[in-house]
Amino acid sequence: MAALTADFDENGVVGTADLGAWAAGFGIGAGASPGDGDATGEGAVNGGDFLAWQREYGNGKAFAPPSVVPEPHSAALALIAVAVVAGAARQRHPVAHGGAMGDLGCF
Ligand SMILES: [Ca+2]
Repeated sequence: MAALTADFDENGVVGTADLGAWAAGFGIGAGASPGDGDATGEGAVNGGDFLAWQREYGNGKAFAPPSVVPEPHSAALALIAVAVVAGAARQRHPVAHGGAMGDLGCF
């Protein structure tokens, strides 16, 4: 695993505590250390360090994700899409899909 440059508190995980360290150090123009929130190593704490934190957020020993489980958001979005398409198809042909007047066809 690559080194975590945004693990500012050096606990092995990039989390919200590291964002707090970055926020506390934000604006330091020179001489900043990783503990101040300098992920890029140029001595300043700025947006580039925040970007590094965003990229690494959740990485670390406590958050090692399984590699084959689909993302829950993707599965939920797929189910919502199927429900919307099914609802739209039902709206388009209200009579043709059953009911006492099903043999009248679509309007
Ligand atoms: Ca950390």
